[in-house]
Formats: sequence, C-alpha cells, structure tokens
Amino acid sequence: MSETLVHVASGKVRELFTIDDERLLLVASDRISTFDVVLPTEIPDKGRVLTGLSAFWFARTRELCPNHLLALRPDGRAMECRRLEMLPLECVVRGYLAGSGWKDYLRTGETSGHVLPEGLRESDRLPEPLFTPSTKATTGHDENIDAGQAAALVGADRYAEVERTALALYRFAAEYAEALGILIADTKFEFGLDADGRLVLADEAFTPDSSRFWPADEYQPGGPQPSFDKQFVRDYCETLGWDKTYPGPELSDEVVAGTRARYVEAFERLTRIAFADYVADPSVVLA
Ligand code: Q0Z
Repeated sequence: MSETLVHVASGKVRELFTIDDERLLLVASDRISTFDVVLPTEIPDKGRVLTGLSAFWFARTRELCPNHLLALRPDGRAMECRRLEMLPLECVVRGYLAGSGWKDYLRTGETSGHVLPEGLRESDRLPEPLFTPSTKATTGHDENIDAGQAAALVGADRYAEVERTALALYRFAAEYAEALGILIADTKFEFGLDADGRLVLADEAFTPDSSRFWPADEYQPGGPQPSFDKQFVRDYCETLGWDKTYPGPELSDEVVAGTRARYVEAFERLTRIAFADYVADPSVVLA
C-alpha cells in the first residue's frame, strides 16, 4: 500500500517524483519567486492554490485536449500525473503585448515571426492571440523561436496540432476568466505524447505561475500592468533597493498575508469554490 517516491526533478517552486513506470507526482511548494529569484519566505497555501487551479482547468478543458492529471492527493498540493514523452517546446500563447513579446515588438515590429500592426502600446490586446513557442532552456531564459524552428523540433504536423490546441485552450480560459474579472495576458503550456502518440497537456495549466494574470478592473494599456498575485511582493522588493540577484529578501508578515489573500482570491474567483472547501476535499475542483 505505501509507495516509494523517487525524486526526479526540481523546478523553481515545484518538485517532481516518480511513483511507478506510468505515474509521476508533481508537488507544488509554497515557495515564491520574483524577478527570477526564489525568496526565502514562503506564502502559506500557495502550492495548494496552484494545484487546485491547474486541476480545475484540466477538468474543464478535457474536451479540448486530454491532460496528464490522474488524481489529486488529499493534501491538495500534489497531483498524480500520467508519465509522458515531453515535447521539447515551451508552448506560449499571448493575448496581450507584455514581457518578451513586447520587447521583441519594440526591437523588430514582430514577435516570434508574427508581423504586428504599427503603433501598439505595452500591454495592448493583440488583434488575435498568437502562438509564440520557445525552447526549453536548461539554464537562463527560454529563447523565443519562430514557427519554422519549432516545426523542426517536433515535426510540421505535430507543430500544427500543438499550435491549434494551445490557441483553443487559451481562447477558452481567457474568455472564461475575463468574465470573472481576470485577464490572462499570456500563458505557457507543456505538452507530451502518450504511448499511442496522442498529444496530452502536461505540467500546470492557467496558474498565476504559468500565466500573467491581470486584474481587469485596473487594465490600462500603455505601460506595465500590476500582477494579480505578485504585485505586493514586487512593490515591497522595490522599496528595499534590492539588486534582484540571489539571495532575495525576507518578506514582511503584511506582504505575506496580502499575497496569500490574492492567491486565494484568484482561486475563488476563477473556480467559484470557497478555498476552505478545496482544502477540506480537493476533488471539489474536478466536478
Ligand atoms: C515535467 C517539471 C519539475 C515540475 C518532466 N506528465 C509528465 N510526464 C513526463 N515528464 C513530465 C511530466 Cl509533467 C515533466 N517536467 C517539468 C519539473 C517540477 C515540472 F521539477 N519535467
């Protein structure tokens, strides 16, 4: 009955373990990163919020694309996943012009080979959501690539399938979240293949760690937008004069409490489920 978990990988804020030949355990910690540095202070329940949100979206997008979720653990922070052959692509969809998409547009008028209209401002909504894949960097930042480079990595037919699926997933979630007051500016997916070669959505889905969440009521294009979840942390770090290199600063109790409340608010707004109900029984997000 008891199982032996073998640790296989660490992300910045998550851990991956092997359960058996077919299954992995993906555990979301309460660690938080900002400006690419993991901070020494944890945000209580952040891991549960992110796992619950991913599971919620996996349950609601099953008809658009099968996913790796097999079961939620009773602690609400760990997910049993189907083990897949992962594709060597970070599958980014952008609905708004932010981050590296904005930087590329300023330099070249394009982002990942998509020619954009002139005169766009930072954080503007794009005419259409764009698929902007990047390579998986083992160190440093993922590198944006164009469709030709991405197709060379996975094959032209698989590339077309991944693009079509990623755009469909983004359109579904962005429309759903916007109606609840959250703009999903962009998001990153990872896909894998099952034993039959079927495309399967893996990793996490539409969490604030894999996506830019913006509060819709504060949306004001023409500059950077406040982050739904991390703005207190960023503002606090800016007051400290920290140089944004390791090690990061400890967070104050007020910043921890405010940030935890924002994660819980994102969970409750998007799922329309009380976070306490999720903690009592994580399977409520799957209904
Ligand atoms: C995901 C990662 C980490 C979190 C491998 N279903 C799957 N099948 C095979 N491999 C993966 C998955 Cl999700 C897989 N990663 C990235 C690493 C924590 C995510 F340490 N690596």
